[in-house]
Amino acid sequence: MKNNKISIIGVPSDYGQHRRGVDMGPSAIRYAGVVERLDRIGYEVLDEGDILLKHDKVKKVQDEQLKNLDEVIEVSSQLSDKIQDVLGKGRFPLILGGDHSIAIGTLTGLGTKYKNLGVIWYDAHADLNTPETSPSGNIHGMPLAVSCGLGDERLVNIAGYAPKIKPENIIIIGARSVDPGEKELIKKHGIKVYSMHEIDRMGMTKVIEESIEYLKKRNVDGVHLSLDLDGLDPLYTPGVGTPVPGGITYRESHLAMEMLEESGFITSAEFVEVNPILDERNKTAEVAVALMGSLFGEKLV
Ligand code: Z70
Ligand code: MN
Ligand code: MN
Ligand code: MN
Repeated sequence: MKNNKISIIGVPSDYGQHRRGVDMGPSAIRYAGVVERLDRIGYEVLDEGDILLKHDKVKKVQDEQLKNLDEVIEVSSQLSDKIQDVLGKGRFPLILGGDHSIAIGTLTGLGTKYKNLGVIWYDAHADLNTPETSPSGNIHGMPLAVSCGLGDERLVNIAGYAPKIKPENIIIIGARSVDPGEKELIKKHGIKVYSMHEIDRMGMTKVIEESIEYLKKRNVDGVHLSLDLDGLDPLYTPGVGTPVPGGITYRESHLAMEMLEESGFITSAEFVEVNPILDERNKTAEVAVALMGSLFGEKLV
């Protein structure tokens, strides 16, 4: 990674899903020592603090298929503005969630600079639902669809432009819980997916090598890593709202981060779905910080 200046942005939002506690994710990740860790590697780290949420913390569900829509829109708009500010300062945005709905704001901010952004979506889920296909109405299951211009108009058009990304620039890694409507979208748009089957079959080394080649061929002008901690097996990251067994290992994840670092083309990253209330002694936040170490070039010896 060429950019030596990292800006950390906390997004304490839990409006994208039904459990509370994931709003404490940014605090848990800071407590696990993210600033000190990146500092030690040699980065100039600036903690920009948290996005301030003005909404009532009592969730009021109005639309069952788009839960807490107003709150998610407000968080997304604020986060988009903050990211534009960080990009304007020439710094690397490192976003701490919060549930995965915050990626709507992240990709909105990034899309103002990158017109052909690559996206690596490290997740047990595809997050490609629309209000019509969602089994839950939880917006954290929708950010990839929204960013491709699919779904509720108010979400799709945040910051006044759409789409934010192209489906052919997306790579999903770790998928193992994909809903029927999401499978249709994956087929229809030819979205690249390395499910657990491909990870088992090919090994993580080949998965990341191919991913890098794929995005290079797409001539991307930046690559965003969106890492949902539930992509890993719950053995390693139990503190997530939707644990799915049979996931990516700790070692495979470190290898993936190291290879992405070596490629030198990650231009922003976010770590989401850390829920300290569901965690075991901050284990999940600690894994998140350890993975950031590898992503930013920490050496073992
Ligand atoms: C399901 C839905 C989801 C994260 C769970 C689950 C989505 N596909 N995303 N955890 N991060 O409700 O849409
Ligand atoms: Mn997710
Ligand atoms: Mn997930
Ligand atoms: Mn290694």
